[in-house]
Amino acid sequence: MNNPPTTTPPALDQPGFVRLTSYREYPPDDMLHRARAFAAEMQRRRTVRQFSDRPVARAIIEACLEAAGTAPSGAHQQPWHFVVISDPAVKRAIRDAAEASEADFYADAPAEWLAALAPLGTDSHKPYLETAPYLIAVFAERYGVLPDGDRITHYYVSESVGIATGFLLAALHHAGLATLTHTPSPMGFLNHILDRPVNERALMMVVVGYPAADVRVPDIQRKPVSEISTFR
Ligand code: IYR
Repeated sequence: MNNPPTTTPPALDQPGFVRLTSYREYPPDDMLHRARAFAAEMQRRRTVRQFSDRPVARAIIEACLEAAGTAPSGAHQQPWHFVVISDPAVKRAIRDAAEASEADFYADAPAEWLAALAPLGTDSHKPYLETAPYLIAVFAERYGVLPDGDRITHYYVSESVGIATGFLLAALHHAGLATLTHTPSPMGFLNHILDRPVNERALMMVVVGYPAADVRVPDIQRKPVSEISTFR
């Protein structure tokens, strides 16, 4: 015998679950339009390496961090922490430490790596670490710590924090801000300068602000969808 039609799936009775109310379905035409519009918006995003010192309201950064914090994460452990730096003295300390580690990198990096970086025009000088209104240091919580000091294993930490950082970059771009992902290596000095605990590992820094008036970006192209994907 057929069951009577029901609009109430059994899962609703399950403790710990609620009905999904935030999902929105769009007609397929709208979906295509939205997908293309978002792609076009993201195509305008460029990493910049020259920043203006124009100030940016903290509320904008907070809203972008809220978007970053919507990222999915392993076991929903949200293993990320973002330190937003605007204090000139702290920016200065970070610049000094980053330039010291970058000087070593550029002196010792294999020729192949330096050749790969050549089109980007990077070097060990990082004036934007002081010029840009905000640096956001992204930390990954390698493991959690309970109030009694016990450790909690975190899962898929790099993947989770990477996704959250991607959301952050998209949100900042969408808001109208320019960004640079900066990965001084090694980055351990960030724990020290920013007073972060040992369970946190600095993953990258995001430099945020307006592009400098005379900003230039590398003349490079993105791979087309046909090259970055396979449908089968
Ligand atoms: N961390 C250095 C070098 C560097 C490495 C890669 I891979 C880049 O895509 C860009 C830079 C720096 O910040 O200059």
